[in-house]
Amino acid sequence: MMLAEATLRLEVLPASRLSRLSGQGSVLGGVCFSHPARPLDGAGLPLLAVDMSLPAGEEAICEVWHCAEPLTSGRHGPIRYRQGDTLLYGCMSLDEAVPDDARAPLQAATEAAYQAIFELLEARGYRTVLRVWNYFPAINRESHAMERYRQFNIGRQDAFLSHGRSVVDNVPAACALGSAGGGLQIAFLAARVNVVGVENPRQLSAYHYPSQYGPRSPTFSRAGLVRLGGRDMLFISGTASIVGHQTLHHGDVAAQTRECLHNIAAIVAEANRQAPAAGFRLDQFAYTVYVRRPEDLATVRREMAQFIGAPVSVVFLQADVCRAELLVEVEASGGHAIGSGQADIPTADMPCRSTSA
Ligand code: 3EB
Repeated sequence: MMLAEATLRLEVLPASRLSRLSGQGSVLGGVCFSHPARPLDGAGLPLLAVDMSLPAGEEAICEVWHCAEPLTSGRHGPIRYRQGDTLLYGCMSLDEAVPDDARAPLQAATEAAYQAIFELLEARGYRTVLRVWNYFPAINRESHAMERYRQFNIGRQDAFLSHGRSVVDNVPAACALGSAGGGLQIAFLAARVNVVGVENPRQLSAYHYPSQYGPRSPTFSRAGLVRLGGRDMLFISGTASIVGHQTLHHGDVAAQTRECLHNIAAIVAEANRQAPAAGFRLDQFAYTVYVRRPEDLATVRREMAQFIGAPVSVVFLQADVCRAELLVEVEASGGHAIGSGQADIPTADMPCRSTSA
């Protein structure tokens, strides 16, 4: 029997089981969350250790991407990466050094980080950034007369502009969360195939947000739709209780969670309209949920369960979200394989097998 090959697989596993990964040549890279961040023995893999709290009593957790292509590892400036024929996963941690010009340190670090990403992708022939995960401490704190998330947005947009990239068309899906410590940490997934940006009809595109949210609009799309190995995959950006461009339900975490999920449902409907054969379903996605106040966790869990039922995978984390009044942010992806992959039986029919390191 010939199995449809899963080009991309997300595995969520406790950090304590990470050592098992080193022998698995299929690992592209990933992010591990713990508080404090624990050093990773990733055997040269692009794994990011992010300082972020988990629900009380929960073990440190990793979100690891696997790819069924022969993979090679490399370094470019601050970026550690791993690539196959169609996908490249990279990550980096940057200190917020004081630049020799008037820019705020976070703005300068962000610009440098995205410059490095675009240089690497241009050198390696990867056209599109599919998904970016952004983490940095004190995201809502004001410094240099501006909230740090807004400083980040300036640095990010400047890097897009200086590389001649559009800041509105097919920009990456993304998330931006406050970590509990460390520098600016960014992970990304890039592809040699085209990605279609999906917007949410309920929300103004973030790249068109008015200037009340900062001098530069955030450069991300609501979701990225990509076809890999004959399968449609959807990467949904961090999604919050925003309708139009306004935050709804101040102080009401249950209502904010429901609004997030209505937004995600709208994005999924839009993706199914653009890729009718995909048949994306909310309960078949893998979710990561960022909750600002630990005491809201039970409420967010309950609302998630009521809206979605039992999704295949959910990770809860405690983090600051990029507007001070937002209490929760939900991201999701689907269409790729999700799980430990133990059921993936290698067959001679596989056109390209993962190499064992
Ligand atoms: C929002 O919709 C909520 O700056 O990369 C969500 C996802 C948010 C990504 C980003 C920000 C980002 O504006 C915040």
